[in-house]
Amino acid sequence: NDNKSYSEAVDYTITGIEPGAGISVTTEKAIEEYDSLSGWTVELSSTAAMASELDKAIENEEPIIITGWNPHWTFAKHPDMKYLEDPKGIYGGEEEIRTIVRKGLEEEKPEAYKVLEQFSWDVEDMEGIMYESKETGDDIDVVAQRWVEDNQDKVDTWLDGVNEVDGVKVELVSTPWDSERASANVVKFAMEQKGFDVTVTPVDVAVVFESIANGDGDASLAPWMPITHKEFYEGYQDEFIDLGANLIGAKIGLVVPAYMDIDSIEDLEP
Ligand code: PBE
Repeated sequence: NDNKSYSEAVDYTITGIEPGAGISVTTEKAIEEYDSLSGWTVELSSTAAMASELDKAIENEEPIIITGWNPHWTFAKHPDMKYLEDPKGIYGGEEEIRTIVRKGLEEEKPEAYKVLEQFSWDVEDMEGIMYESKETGDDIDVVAQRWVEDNQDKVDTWLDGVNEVDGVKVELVSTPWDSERASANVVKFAMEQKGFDVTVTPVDVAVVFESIANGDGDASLAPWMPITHKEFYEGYQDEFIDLGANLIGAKIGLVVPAYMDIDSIEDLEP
């Protein structure tokens, strides 16, 4: 049948991203849990490699199954993409992106803590920066700086009641994806308006939690929960402070072009 031919055509392979990503770990789990994915593999390489495989497949109307997520510009560039239903709920429902800070930050850098506590924005904000960067070729940090200049109203709500400081150093630990580079840089440029000296350091997901737990980094805006970074998060559960969501309405899962006539992970064949 057709589903078998899709599975054969993609060689029982899901086109994935970096090995250290939460979505890669979650996909290994999906392969274990779904009978329909028995014998499948997830090919782990990089987000850029996945994106170019996707472009190629769409150009030729060939089947492809990727590990996908929102916010991401893929959906703006290729609006005809769909998430496969996940009846076992391995990828969860709605994800949120959280702000975590190191213990002691509130006491040592209360003004920084206050901004981090007040920071939140919307899917459209984040996606807008990612898309503009793709379209113009300008780096995420350049677009983020422009975004801060153009959205002073929103920025003011994060800086509300925050006193000026004189070069207080803040290290934001981020992941390498555009989504998290966008949030970290937006907060960096916002904080600089109050006199902070902010550094953004992109690291692997595991190192995000480790460095906030051991106090090397001050804060991170990068954890995706409750599913994507669960294992990393739980490994350091009591060693950092979770300030809650800075963005709601995120999502991860297996994604295919709409021209593929399947709806569910269970439509695939082992
Ligand atoms: N992502 C984007 C990351 C978090 C942000 C979904 C690719 C991950 O899977 O860890």
